Amino acid sequence: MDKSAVLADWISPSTNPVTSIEHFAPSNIALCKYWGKRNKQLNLPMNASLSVSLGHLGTHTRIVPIDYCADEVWLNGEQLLPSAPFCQRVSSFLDLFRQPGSCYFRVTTRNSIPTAAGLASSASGFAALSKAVNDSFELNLTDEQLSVIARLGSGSACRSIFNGFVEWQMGQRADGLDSHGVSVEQCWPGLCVGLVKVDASAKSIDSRSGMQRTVDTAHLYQSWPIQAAHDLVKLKQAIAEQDFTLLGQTAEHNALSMHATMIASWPPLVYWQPESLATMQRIWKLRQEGLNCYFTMDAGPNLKLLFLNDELEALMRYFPEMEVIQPFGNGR
Ligand code: 2P0
Repeated sequence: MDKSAVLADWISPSTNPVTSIEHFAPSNIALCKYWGKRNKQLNLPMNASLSVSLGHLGTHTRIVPIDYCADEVWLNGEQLLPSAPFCQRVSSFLDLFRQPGSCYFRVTTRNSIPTAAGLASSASGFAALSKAVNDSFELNLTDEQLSVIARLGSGSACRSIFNGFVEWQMGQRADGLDSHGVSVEQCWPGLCVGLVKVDASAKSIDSRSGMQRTVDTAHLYQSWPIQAAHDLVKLKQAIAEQDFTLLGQTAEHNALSMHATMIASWPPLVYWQPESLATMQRIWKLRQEGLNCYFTMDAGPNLKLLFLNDELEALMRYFPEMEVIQPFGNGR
């Protein structure tokens, strides 16, 4: 089943864009990770995941219909070559909404994510683009439908349609219409995410290829969906009861388990740098000394610290360069 067939009931192929629109979508950090697909074409996951959206940090995307024979894609002020992979991904995504050759767009994307943070922008980028397309083509889709659409651009984008905590329900259907984000209606003022950048160089293997390699070659991967399902239950309990220790322990254990499956791939996928491990060891030592701080990591060498506002001052002394986000405000 291809992407257009999945969306046939929601999008009329005769629809034309009516207007230019700008939208914003936040970045998200997964506390229970998405790693591995049961359907590559539709970005359907092997496991459900859970994230927290990063408030005002994310992507602003403007789309303008243009009188030209190709799309123009601008990223952070620079026009991309039509052959650039991101440009091609954006154009194929727009193809889901237009008749072949019927209309083209200038897509201008600006990330408010600090470049030093080392966060992926495809999640917020495809979520913002989905919202813009919804308005431009007057599709009037719900957030859950937009989440399905954003997933077709990039899996983790389905979580960036929502603010706060978001569960990506993996769904069961072959067409994936039940695989989308759902808002977890719970605030946690004072919860902090600290971005600790340890290496600025580009990662060697992108997430898409990395997760495929893991599914194809790591025997250890068989245990991953089982662990992720258990972690999801614990995280939802931690959020409902505002139990920070349970949240931090579960998120850190989940991230390290995902990295264990990566390392068990062949050829091995090791996203860590020596400084990543040194930072983990600092966190473990600080915990022994009484600081209630945990970390999570994605497909790269940087750490995202999880802690409560009470520990902010102490942690800034150890990580003065850290960028801190409080997705629900500081609770004061
Ligand atoms: C996550 N990651 O849950 C996990 C943890 C990276 C590590 O979602 O192929 O860019 O576009 O569906 O969404 C990154 O994967 O992959 C990701 P595609 P995506 O945040």
